[in-house]
Amino acid sequence: MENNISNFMEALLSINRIAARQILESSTSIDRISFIENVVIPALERIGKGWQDGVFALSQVYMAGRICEELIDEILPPGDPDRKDQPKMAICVLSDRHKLGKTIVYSLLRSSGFDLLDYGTMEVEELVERIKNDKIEIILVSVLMLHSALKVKHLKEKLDALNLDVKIVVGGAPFRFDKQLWQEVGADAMCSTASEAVLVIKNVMDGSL
Ligand code: B12
Repeated sequence: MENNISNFMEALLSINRIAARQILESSTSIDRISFIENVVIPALERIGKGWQDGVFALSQVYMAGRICEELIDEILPPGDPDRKDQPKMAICVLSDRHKLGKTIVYSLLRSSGFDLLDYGTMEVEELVERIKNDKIEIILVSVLMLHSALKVKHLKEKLDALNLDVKIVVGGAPFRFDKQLWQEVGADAMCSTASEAVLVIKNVMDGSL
């Protein structure tokens, strides 16, 4: 796996789409979601850290993100047509431009048989309106920046003020870095990976959350 991560990282840093795709295609021993979670995400995180440490340029971070976006769009499985009985759900990126995590969670949930709306990138006010109008019962929120994560608190306050009974499920880097943050902002659950979302939704459905 370590070899895969460093080769994939090298392909991204040299903006070599062909090499990145070849590494993905030759990794036949793991499924595509595992490839994303065990190779793509660690590679992007190391590149992000390298940028923070002054080793890589922001343009490299940007191009690495773009290449992964293109690859992920192609490889994620299509929606499962056999939808299950389920609460009304939507997913969004809150006040942030980091869309990859949301795209992965959205596709994974759809391919696991869940139906959900994709709100794209939202600010708190418009998100509350959409939740109210669409009668959403579970809102999945993805953020990658701390200041966006803190806005979940504002979202929770607005939903409470309107007496809307909505479960807030959050995910993304700030919540993985600070394990208490999801509770501090008033979320109902936090997921470290896209796959965990399936379990959380099942818990909401059986009333244990
Ligand atoms: C790629 C990247 C970008 C790309 C984004 C491309 C895109 N379309 O998404 C670009 C170059 C555009 C970018 C821009 C910026 N970035 Co940036 N970026 C990253 C980087 C390197 C990787 C992020 C990523 O895509 N990871 C892969 C995805 C798939 O992982 P993920 O989001 O964590 O998602 C997984 C799980 O967390 C989970 N998950 C995520 N959300 C949810 C939600 C739910 C409900 C569930 C169930 C699960 C779940 O499931 C996913 C799959 O398992 C990170 C570094 C890092 N450590 O994360 C910095 C990082 C997030 N960026 C950062 C910064 C500062 C910026 C900029 C401000 C830089 C600048 N000066 O312009 C801008 C801001 C843009 C904006 N306004 O939003 C900082 C944030 C710091 C902070 N504490 O706030 C980071 C942490 C880098 C750093 N170390 O400083 N970035």
